[in-house]
Amino acid sequence: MPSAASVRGLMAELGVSEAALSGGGLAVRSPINGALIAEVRLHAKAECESAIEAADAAFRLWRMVPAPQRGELVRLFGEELRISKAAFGQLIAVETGKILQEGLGEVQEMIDICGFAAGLSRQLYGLTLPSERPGHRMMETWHPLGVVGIITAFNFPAAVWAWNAAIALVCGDTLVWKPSEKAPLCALACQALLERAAMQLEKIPPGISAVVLGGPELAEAFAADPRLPLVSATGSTRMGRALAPKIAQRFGRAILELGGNNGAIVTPSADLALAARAILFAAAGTAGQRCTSLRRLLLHASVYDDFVTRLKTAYAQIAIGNPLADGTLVGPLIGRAAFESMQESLCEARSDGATVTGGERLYEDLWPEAYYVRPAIAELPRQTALAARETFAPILYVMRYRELDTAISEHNAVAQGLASSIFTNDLREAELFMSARGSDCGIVNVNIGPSGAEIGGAFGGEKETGGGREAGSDAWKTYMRRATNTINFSQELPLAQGIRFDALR
Ligand code: UN1
Repeated sequence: MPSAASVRGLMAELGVSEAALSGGGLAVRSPINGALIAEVRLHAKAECESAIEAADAAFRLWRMVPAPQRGELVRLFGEELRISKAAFGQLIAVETGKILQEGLGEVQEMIDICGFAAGLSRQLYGLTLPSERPGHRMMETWHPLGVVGIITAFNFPAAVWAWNAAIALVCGDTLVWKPSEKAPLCALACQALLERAAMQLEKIPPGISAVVLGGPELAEAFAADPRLPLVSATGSTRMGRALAPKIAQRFGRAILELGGNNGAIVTPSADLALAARAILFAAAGTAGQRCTSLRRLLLHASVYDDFVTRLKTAYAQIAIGNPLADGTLVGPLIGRAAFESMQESLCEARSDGATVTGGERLYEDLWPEAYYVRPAIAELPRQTALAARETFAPILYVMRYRELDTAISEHNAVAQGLASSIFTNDLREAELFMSARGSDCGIVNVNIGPSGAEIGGAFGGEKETGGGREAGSDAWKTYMRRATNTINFSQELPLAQGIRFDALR
């Protein structure tokens, strides 16, 4: 069971001193047993200000370091993560309550993005384009952008930062990071490991990366600060709605990764055994606290009864409990507020006519300050307003459909657009779901659940999810500025569009 002493041990292994863990104004509790595991120092707005200033000064130097050398720093950071994977995976589990397997998976996701970014550091390519003018050439050059402000949520307390940090650093940007107040320890550990990597190289400017701990006032400071040309924010749609106009007001760029309300469709041709396994992980895994968690399941009427029975049997077998123990599949919710909002949604589901299985609190006697729940299945007669809202908890709304077209419309009839899946062995159905009139999400999967994306693809979603893309593919382009260069290597001066302007001929 987590305690302040065990956390001190883990943090020491990750390079964070004991002094950083006590006497501060922010109490950190483990959702596993509610134990007070650290008291870290909050940063005042003025300190945030100096961190941004230092990151801005570091940027002036960092942007001149050749990209492959910047990639070397990120490669070494990945090595540090490999060395510390066990301790860091454990820290993630202790601080967020996710199971150890998933904590280790999160560290692996960080190692993977470091590998991707190190390779990318030699591939920040621009196009060469044909000019319409004789003796001219056009090309695109990608330049570092500046300081990137990163805001992250509790549920992926390290990997989401790493997606941004690894890419931003090879792109020549520097970083300031405001992690969730619920997961400051993971942020301190990331910073310490990055510093360990930096120490192995010469001339890494101090201040290329900083962590500032605090509440929404720091996020707002990021949004308003013109020294941050890009703010990458992960969190609720409400948070995004508050920050986005402030960033837009000063013409800053934003990568927004906000709410999801992810759906899956199971068609009559689906492999039901495979679908049940996938859906179990997607809906109940991480205690339903991924932005990619499955929340809405549309089942064809012909497979409804069979599938719901399979799902209930599978749910009954989920081991819920201490996420550090072998065999546990579902740990606690992050805290009381999450538990209360889950109960409110289940109440509303019942008044919408749902049959609810599960959802009750567990181990209250053992750990009164921890919130374990049995993942819930709510069979809804139709998709109500409740199902169109994201509740960050393990509730799966199950609904019946008859026509695939209607199912796709229902699937898209929510404000969020992050991740989606179809389970089918019918090529036409799969292609339709991935087509222009199919799923309107940023992630569209066939025969796998909506969660658990690899870093190689661009990650993000449409509509109220915010439209941002992070991690792989060409997401790096948002972290750089593009210059279009036209070079005249002739002795003439032809104008584009054939314009004549010959006064000095
Ligand atoms: C999140 O929940 O904010 O695709 C990120 C996934 C993970 C990332 C989730 N790779 O589920």
